[in-house]
Amino acid sequence: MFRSSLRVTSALKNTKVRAQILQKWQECLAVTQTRNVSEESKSFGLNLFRGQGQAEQVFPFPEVLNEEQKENLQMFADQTAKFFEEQNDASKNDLLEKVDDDTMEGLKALGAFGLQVPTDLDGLGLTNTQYARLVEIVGAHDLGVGIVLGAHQSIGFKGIILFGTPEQKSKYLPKLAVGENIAAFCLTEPASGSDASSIKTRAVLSDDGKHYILNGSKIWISNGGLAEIFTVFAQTPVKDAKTGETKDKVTAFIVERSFGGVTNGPPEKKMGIKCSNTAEVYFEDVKIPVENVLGGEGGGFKVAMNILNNGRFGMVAALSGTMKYCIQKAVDHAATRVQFGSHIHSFGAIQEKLSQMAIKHYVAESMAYMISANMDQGFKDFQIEAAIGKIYASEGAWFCADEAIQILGGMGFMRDCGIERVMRDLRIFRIFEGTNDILRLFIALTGMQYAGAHLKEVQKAMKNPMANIGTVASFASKMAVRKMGGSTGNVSLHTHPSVHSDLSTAAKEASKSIEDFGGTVEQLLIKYGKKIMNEQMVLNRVSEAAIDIYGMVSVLSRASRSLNNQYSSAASESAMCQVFCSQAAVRVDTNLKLALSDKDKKIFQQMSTISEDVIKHGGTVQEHPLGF
Ligand code: MYA
Repeated sequence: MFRSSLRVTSALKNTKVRAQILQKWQECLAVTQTRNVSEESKSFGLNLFRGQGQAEQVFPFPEVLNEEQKENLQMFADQTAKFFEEQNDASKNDLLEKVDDDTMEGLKALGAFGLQVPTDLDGLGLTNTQYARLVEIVGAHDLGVGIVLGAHQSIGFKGIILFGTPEQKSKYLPKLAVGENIAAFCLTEPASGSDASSIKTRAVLSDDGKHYILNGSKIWISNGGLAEIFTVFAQTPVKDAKTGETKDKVTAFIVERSFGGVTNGPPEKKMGIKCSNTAEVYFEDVKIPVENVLGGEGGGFKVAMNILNNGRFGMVAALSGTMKYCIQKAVDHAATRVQFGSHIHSFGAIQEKLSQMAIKHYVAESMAYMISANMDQGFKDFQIEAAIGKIYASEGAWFCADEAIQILGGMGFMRDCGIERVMRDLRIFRIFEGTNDILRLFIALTGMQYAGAHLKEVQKAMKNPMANIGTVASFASKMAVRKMGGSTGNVSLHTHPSVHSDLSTAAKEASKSIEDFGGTVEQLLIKYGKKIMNEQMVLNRVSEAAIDIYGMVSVLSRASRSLNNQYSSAASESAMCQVFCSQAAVRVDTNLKLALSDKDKKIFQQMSTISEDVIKHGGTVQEHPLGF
């Protein structure tokens, strides 16, 4: 290893090679500098992009509730489950396309509209972990109701909790907490979906400087027809303090329907989550007092992103509840249905399905409570993990619903079975709160920015390698070992004191995946420079690998805790962890190879061409096999 390190160090002294590498790095750093992440972070997700297994957020599995909090939570959870089992009727809500009035009143009485509002402002004051447990129960029973509650508090008034002044909080939160006022989050517009910063809705300061005048319209607003309080994002002209130039920047506002000029369209007809209200919302010369700016003039884009980052864990928890429901339905059937003289659960084909459903649920549940705990612990960087969780849980829940229907066969296809509604409800979760496609790019690009910042240090050192021989040699040796397909041994989760020895093979697989991942990211940055931003098919493979690796560490951590504490389910958890890690390691390896290889680059290019052809022809290109 030492010899190869010397070889590369001397290669780096070669000015031509150095100049080429420097130029590539300069390009990639120019890109990565446009995104904002903290310099040194404790986030596992971010550090993964540097090939590091940062353990602080993930090992041991975080436990954040004290005994009193656990007791309170158990009580709320029992009440919530009882309410959903005895009073809420998900099928009725679905048919009515509205949450039944009694259910709405019951939810208000439960305190479900103010779960995280501080108790002195009439809410339940729950932590993120406590909130996760309750929305998990909601997600297991009625995703439509979940959206009414989530659009209200997970995004509708979350901005007031995160960024509100004390006056804004005391003015708005008490009525929102008890459900007297309903809230909605207004970002999306007809021409602005994933490209959130391109919104057209505008707010201009009045001549007397006391109000903003808001004009524009928003679409697909959950609770749009019910809400009294809206968090609205609009362009406002903002003067740059340094240059004196005035430019449009997004600003967030708290808007009351009672200000006048706020109207909404009829409820949208949707595929699923039908009982939640979705409507267009129009703003016509709405006078917003200046004190209703949220998070500062021009700071609205960050407000929007932070609200979404902070809300996503709730979706992960809710969907983990949905997965549990689907598994339950499949198990009830597989345990009793007899075909070919045997219970169908004894057939390998069904066992494979049930085990994959159980594993995906175990991963999603572990992610949900890892992220909520990290948030409760006060860690600031969890945006990559929250995006990973949202993708994993929404796709995992879809898988579980689909496989549950498959196991139930014809019965699963019938409305009375209940999964048909769940499947319709689930479809939107891969689309809203950031489509899974945009979140995959977000994960890869945010991580690469962080990795790029690290490369910048090496870049600096390489300008004068003799004076920085330590940094350059260690980097060079790492690169040389990776080039030869070896492991630098920098990541060794299997030796971490929290990882149980039964899981050491799984931990080794995770460690290797982390190292390979870091090496691939480095090579991609060097290979593509700033052009990596446009390589979406490559970025998707990187993201896919990151999702699998975060899944691996989440279950390694949780299963280790169960083994260390000798929980009764420890053996099952250990098996789920081992199977997941072994399957995930293979996928990671494949995805990383796909991201780097020139052969696959050619396939990506061919896929682009095929897509362009289809677009050019306005549909499929080839002649019909019958020739007419
Ligand atoms: S609500 C609508 C959802 N809409 C979206 O999610 C929009 C998706 N688009 C985006 O997120 C952004 O536009 C993307 C960036 C990511 C594409 N965290 O140049 P940039 C910073 C922190 O990359 P863009 C709904 O669906 C960035 O670092 N910061 O930006 C209803 C940079 O900073 P600086 C971030 O290319 C659902 C700056 O911003 C983030 O324009 C109802 C510009 O960056 C981030 N994430 O776009 C659900 N991203 O300038 C109900 C960017 O300093 C809830 N930045 O370098 C259900 C709850 C579940 C159930 C609960 C039951 C109770």
